[in-house]
Amino acid sequence: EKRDAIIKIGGMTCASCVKTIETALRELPGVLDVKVNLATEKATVSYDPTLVDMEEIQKIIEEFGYQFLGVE
Ligand code: 9UX
Repeated sequence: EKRDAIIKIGGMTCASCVKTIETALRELPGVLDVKVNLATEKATVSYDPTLVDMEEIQKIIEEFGYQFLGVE
């Protein structure tokens, strides 16, 4: 099963922030792909909802010091 979510993220100010979030989320089992756009402050996350849920994705984003501003 595969689902795509667009997540609004706050607190990213440089390209390293983008890499940090992409790398962290890709390490989560069940996350299939992550693409973070700094300009729009959005992450497109492809994930298997039978393996990982949005709460876990939110937790990772917040653990790294960014704000989870919701799913579009
Ligand atoms: Mo860039 Mo982001 O120096 O938390 S890594 S601001």
